[in-house]
Amino acid sequence: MKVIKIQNRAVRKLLKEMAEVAGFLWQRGWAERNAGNISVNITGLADEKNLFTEDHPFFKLETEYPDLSGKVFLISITGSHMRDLARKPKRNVLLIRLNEKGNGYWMALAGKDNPTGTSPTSELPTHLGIHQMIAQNGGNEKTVLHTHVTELIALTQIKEYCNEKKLNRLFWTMHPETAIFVPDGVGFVPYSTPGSQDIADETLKALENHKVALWEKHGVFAIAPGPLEAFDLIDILAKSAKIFFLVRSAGYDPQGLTDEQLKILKALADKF
Ligand code: 2HA
Ligand code: ZN
Repeated sequence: MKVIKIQNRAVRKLLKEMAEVAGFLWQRGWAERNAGNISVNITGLADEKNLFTEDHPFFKLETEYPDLSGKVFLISITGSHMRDLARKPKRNVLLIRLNEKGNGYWMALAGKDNPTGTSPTSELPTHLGIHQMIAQNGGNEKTVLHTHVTELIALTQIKEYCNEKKLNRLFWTMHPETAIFVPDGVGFVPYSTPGSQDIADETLKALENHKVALWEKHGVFAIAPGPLEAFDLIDILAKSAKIFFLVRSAGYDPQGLTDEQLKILKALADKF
């Protein structure tokens, strides 16, 4: 397949940041085998018109994304491993550009062929659905990041915590930083088959009022302006869950912050 040499400085910087985050995910143990995927909207940074020509392979999409017409993305390759993306980002991401109608895309490699395959992540419907929602709302989030955070998945194995209100109370009361930096909390997505349109639709609902969607028994999706910011959101939530499990494992019930303490933190969050 055709390779597009990434020359734009801003895009190269983003690719480096994607690699840095991929390394963090692997080190945290949140990226077993080919777990996780990432996409970054680089429209406006890249030379859209000239990047793709008609002789790049074209693929039809099952869903239409009219708001993504002509938009260009860096997106991880299906089957690629985060530990490899960390070392060789160009080999583990693809460039795609949506057509006029937003119902198909041209695809190009960013580097050498990846032996695991040459199509975008299996979670493409969720990634595109989210980017479309951001475009409709005029949001500044360019990055969509999915990873299998052990502590957060573990929480959704407890029936009592498969509940948005309970989950967010836990996150906010286990660690003051979470109330400040993730003030909207997470949206909960009940279990659905990975890669399906169903899970994409449910994720969009969850992200209407949140920057993070927690997929029951699977992982998280976070949206943020850049890859590092998306990682930070997830990392803070993981910290809260970890504190909860540590205290429980020691045989105690965590005290949590009081309602009064939370109220003060929420007021602080509004100032950020
Ligand atoms: O990229 O994580 O949900 C592999 C996955 C699918
Ligand atoms: Zn996954």
